[in-house]
Amino acid sequence: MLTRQRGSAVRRPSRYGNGEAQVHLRGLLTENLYLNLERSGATAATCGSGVTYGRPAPLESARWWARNTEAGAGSGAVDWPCRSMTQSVVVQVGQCGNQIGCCFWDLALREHAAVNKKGIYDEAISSFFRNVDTRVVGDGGSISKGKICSLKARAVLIDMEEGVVNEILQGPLRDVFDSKQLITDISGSGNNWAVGHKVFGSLYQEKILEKLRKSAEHCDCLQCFFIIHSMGGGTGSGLGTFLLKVLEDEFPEVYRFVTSIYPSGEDDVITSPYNSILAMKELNEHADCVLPIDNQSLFDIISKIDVMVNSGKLGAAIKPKSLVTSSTGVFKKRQEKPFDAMNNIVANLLLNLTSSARFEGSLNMDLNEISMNLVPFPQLHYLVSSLTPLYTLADVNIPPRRLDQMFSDAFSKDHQLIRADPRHSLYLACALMVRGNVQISDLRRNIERLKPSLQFVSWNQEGWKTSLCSVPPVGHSHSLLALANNTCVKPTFVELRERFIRLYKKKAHLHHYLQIEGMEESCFSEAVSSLSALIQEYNQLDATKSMPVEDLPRLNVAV
Ligand SMILES: Nc1nc2c(ncn2[C@@H]2O[C@H](COP(=O)(O)OP(=O)(O)OP(=O)(O)O)[C@@H](O)[C@H]2O)c(=O)[nH]1
Ligand SMILES: [Mg+2]
Repeated sequence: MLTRQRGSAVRRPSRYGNGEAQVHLRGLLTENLYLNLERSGATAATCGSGVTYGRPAPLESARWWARNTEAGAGSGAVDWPCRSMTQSVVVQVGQCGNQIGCCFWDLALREHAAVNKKGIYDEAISSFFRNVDTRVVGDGGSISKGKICSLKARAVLIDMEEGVVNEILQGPLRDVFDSKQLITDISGSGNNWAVGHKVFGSLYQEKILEKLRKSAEHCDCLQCFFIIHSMGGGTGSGLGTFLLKVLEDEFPEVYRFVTSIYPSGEDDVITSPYNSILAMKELNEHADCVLPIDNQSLFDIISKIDVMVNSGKLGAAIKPKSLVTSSTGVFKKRQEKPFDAMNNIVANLLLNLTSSARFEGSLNMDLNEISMNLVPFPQLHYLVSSLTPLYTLADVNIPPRRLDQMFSDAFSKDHQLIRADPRHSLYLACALMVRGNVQISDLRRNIERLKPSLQFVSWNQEGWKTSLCSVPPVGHSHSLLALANNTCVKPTFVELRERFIRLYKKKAHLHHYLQIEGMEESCFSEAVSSLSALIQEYNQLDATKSMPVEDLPRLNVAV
């Protein structure tokens, strides 16, 4: 495996290199492809001439891919312009992390199936999936070219309870993961960061490392780890952030993107402010980029859509498998839970974020460019995300005016995935990641149009980064993910600190933490200081807001 050197496009060997080992089965199976997708679109893969290897397909319907694509009608990879693609590994931790993660895999499979009509294992699909010959005992043989045989997600699933992971393994996504990618325990961390971080961290460190190394060995050029977790639960916050340090030590050149779900004010985990504050310190120190997402915002968005649907505003025009209405279907025979729709939004954020890595486009943004362009100072690596379309789901062929509206929406308060209003705060930088039939001229026009209403730091007035991926989300003509390094993230942190102080002043629930070996009161005071220092950085930036914009000539680099 090779890893991409930070900040450059140069590849260099790493100590995990064993690319050759993976290709020895290349071409072994180029027979028929049959990918079984349930109604929901979730996939289980089989290989051979109608013969199912490994676990039997979940539904008689089977051969979805072959039927719904041209897989049976010959071969030929999707004809992308030549670009060397990299691979990423998703590490989903705790209940929340695993539920969102599975939503992502479900939708990612649908996206690839919609594009990869011939069922060929190409570079696009290899960025997040391995192609495996399940007839090979042990690890299954990786197949790097030819027909898709059996797809395995490049993922590590970790939960200190078994329930959620077991449910996944009984659902339609079961064949996308194998037991070698899972780490579970029975008791859970009891909503206690200290149990997740200190107890399970040391207990499972070796096992976690082993799984991560294995997933890295399966990559030719590993670029990113995507960690998904909640800040409020014990496993997500505790073990999720323990893992970050492990990744930093073991894979220093691989980027760590963390999707962190922040608890709402009415969260049923009473200790969530403790867990979140303790986790924040680790995120501050060991993450490259954090995408904070507030459960309250997700809830508000879903509630608004419900109101719109029920009031008939969107009416029958709403697409059944649209961005937020599609039932995930990744859990076996389950009633839709309140989190499902919310998780779909987060999964869509991840789809858009990774679309450049998964598909080609006229203006591709490498994942390392996000951190390089949007994070000017290492601590200020929290990116506020907004996603559109969220509400105008019925629009398919959006005329130009609507396209412009999509750009405006990305900056509006009710499209943010945390409760924030970026228009009234200060931008350090902003990325616009567009998918679908959108031209560079559309991007330019909209940036020019929006610029006067947005405040950027004086030294980065042109702090825009843009990307165009030609493949839109399934069922949409285009979509936009905006990532803003903006001081509007501060109130989320201030509110969290207030909630923490309310509990901590009374020393409520503290004994549950202090009885864990390695936990002392100083852990709390250091964590809250770390958060206060971060808030202070945003304060200092905000203080420059009213300063006149410097009109400095752009630097010319001498060559
Ligand atoms: N958006 C979203 N939030 C979730 C989901 N599941 C749990 N949460 C939130 O996550 C927090 C609880 O964390 P969990 O992920 O359930 O806990 P865990 O990581 O499994 O940790 P323990 O159960 O304590 O071992 C609360 O704030 C919940 O509201 C989910 O599927 N989606
Ligand atoms: Mg749990």
